[in-house]
Amino acid sequence: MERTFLMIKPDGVQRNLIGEIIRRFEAKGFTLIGLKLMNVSKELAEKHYEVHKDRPFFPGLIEYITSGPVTAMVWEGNGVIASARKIIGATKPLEAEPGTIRGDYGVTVGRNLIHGSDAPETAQTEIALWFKDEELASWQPSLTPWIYE
Ligand code: RTP
Ligand code: MG
Repeated sequence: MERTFLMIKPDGVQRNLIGEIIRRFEAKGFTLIGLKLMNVSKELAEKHYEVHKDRPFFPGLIEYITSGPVTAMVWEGNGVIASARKIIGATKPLEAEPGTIRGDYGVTVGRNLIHGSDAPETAQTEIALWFKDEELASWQPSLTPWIYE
């Protein structure tokens, strides 16, 4: 079963949107297997966004991600990586469709509420970066037969 790493960014936590955001992935039919509220060190933020290290927005991005607690999560399900990116919406909230998380709650790219892994390789790297194996709960929800044929 596919897994992805999702992180509610500090603005999502401060705006009391943790429940609303988790609700969307639960209601979709994906399975939560890892969850923690945590402060992010500069080192972890820089590793997570390493691919953007030479971009002009990098220092501001690191400041944003380390500015308060985040909600780190691992979700499981068929096609969860691409589907979560659709549920999250476009990077720039003003370009994100209504009905997506960024489209419904965001205005600016520097406060776009949530991160989602963009491919199977990055999902694997990010899950290993943010979670220890023993922090992930492997379980089969009883509703599975009502979600997958
Ligand atoms: P994320 O990695 O956070 O899920 O976002 P994404 O894939 O939709 O977008 P990405 O290109 O990976 O950018 C990472 C994050 O950097 C911030 N950003 N700021 N000021 C800017 O022009 C700018 N561009 C990107 C955003 O927080 C974006 O989510
Ligand atoms: Mg990205």
